[in-house]
Amino acid sequence: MEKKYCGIIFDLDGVICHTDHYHYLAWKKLAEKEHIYFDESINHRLRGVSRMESLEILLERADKTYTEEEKERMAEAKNTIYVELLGQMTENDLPENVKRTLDDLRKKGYLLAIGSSSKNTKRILKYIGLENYFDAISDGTNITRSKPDPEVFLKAAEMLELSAEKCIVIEDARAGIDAAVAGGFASAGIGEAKLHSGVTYQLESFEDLTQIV
Ligand code: B16
Ligand code: MG
Repeated sequence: MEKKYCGIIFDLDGVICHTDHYHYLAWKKLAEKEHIYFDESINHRLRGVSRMESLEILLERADKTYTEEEKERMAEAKNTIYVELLGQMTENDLPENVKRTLDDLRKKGYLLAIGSSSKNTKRILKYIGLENYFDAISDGTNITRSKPDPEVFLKAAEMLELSAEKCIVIEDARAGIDAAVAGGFASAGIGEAKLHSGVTYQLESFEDLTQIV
């Protein structure tokens, strides 16, 4: 049977592993220090969004305005807390069903890429034992515009030498599905991304991916 897609582009945080919880804890700590209200539902809006844009969302609830310099320092402080939390990660933080599915897809000849907004992508992949696993890595270090802009996925497709229509994007964030749609990619949504009206497939669990590609 001819394959519908040749390349699969995975979001990292919230799809391959659950660093989303560490992002939440780090932002929460920063918010508490600054006496800014922050909760899980605000945190959902940060999914897939760059560090500085995430900070702007968090500051919507602040009582004072911050200078650009203060914002830079706050984003850096959040990242320091986040990176410290990441330090606890091991290969056990790569869910077994995710690894099994990735191995299966690779065996079937699909090209696999990462399309993540995170500047910590390579560090995380190393911790979970996927350092040299993917055929391409497009992340926060090679883009100038974050999701919902399609740049990160377009770059991943380019690295795989495939057109957007030959790739499918796997996402947990609404901003990520917006980016996939804007770039002309099919998409599979996990978690809250499943509810996005533009999503091509709704994934109940990661391993169901083998049935849609
Ligand atoms: P960093 P993804 C995104 O990763 C996260 O979902 C988002 O919450 C975070 O702000 C962004 O990466 C930037 O991360 O601060 O590590 O550069 O979902 O696109 O894999
Ligand atoms: Mg994500």
